[in-house]
Amino acid sequence: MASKVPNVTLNSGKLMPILGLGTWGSPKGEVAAAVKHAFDVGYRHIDCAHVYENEHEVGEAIAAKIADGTIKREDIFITSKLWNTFHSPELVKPACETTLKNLGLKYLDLYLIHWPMGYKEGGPLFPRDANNTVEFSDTSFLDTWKAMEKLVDEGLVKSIGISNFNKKQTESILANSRIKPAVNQIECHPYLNQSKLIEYSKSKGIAITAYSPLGSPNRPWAKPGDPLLLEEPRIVEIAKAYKKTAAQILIRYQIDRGVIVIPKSVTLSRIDSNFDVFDFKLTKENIATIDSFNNGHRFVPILDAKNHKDYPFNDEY
Ligand code: NAP
Ligand code: SBI
Repeated sequence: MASKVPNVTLNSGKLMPILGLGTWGSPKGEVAAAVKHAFDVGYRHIDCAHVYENEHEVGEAIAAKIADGTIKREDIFITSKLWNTFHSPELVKPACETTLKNLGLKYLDLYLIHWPMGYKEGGPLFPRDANNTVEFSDTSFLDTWKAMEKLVDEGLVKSIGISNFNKKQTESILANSRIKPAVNQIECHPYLNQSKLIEYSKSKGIAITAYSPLGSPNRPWAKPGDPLLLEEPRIVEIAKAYKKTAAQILIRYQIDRGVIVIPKSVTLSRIDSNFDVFDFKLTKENIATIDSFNNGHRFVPILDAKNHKDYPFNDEY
């Protein structure tokens, strides 16, 4: 079945579906059913990462849906990410091979450096000292990038990219790379609309993927009183006008500005409704109104790493 999801053409020449399914926090016992259902509905892009600790179950779902004829490998787009404890160049290929094995794949469509910051290698995914402080590595992300480029040469990945890199860090990669990043995956929603980083990235041929597009309501550090994007009255009002849900407006907002978007859900009815966004379009005026909600609020500030030399969120963008 041909999917109705439009593609974005990456600077690698590969096509990436503009809507995908996020999988952070998708429990092991639920994620395979969620991914299988997503393929049944028409999703062809799944966003994964080693640190989500569920890639094996995602892989089972991919294998099952290839086996029953719903999808072919070449018709789906699978992203994964190199975790912070594997930035050291000699760890990059083994980390990618672990992800490929867990997902049961011969190649990834896109492999991202998950964060610019390296963490201490060789131990847990979140290494901490006796004071519970995250332990850093002094690796340079430019050296990590060179090892990522080799993965393309060796055929393990079709495209490579970055995630959570700010403008200066992106410039540094561009000035020192043989293969340009195809994508920067960043937090992006009406409260943090990232218009400056998007404009800069597009001018350099780098596509943007929006993570936490619904405001990541189940993030583990959510506190009472934190803003709830899905209940933002000005979004709910636009949703009513279109007879759509707030989530559908938040997803369509990204699509209408040419940004790839990866809402996460393990609820089958939400997987359906989050995909039901191709029968309407927001007007320029709607987009301008939603753009005006920008207040710089980050749902994923990763404050544990704020003292790292490569922490990305101290700059304006
Ligand atoms: P999100 O997609 O903004 O929100 C997901 C949450 O919203 C889930 O708790 C989900 O609940 C709920 N939800 C989904 N659809 C809904 C709907 N229609 N109505 C009401 N609630 C709905 O948050 P996210 O998981 O932070 O971001 C999406 C994906 O981006 C992640 O899963 C991950 O793949 C990626 N990501 C990447 C990074 C990075 O550093 N690169 C960081 C964060 C996220 P149920 O599942 O219970 O339905
Ligand atoms: C995890 F698996 C554990 C913690 C955590 O915090 C920051 C946000 C993040 C991430 O790095 N990428 C995500 O999708 N979520 C995450 C993931």
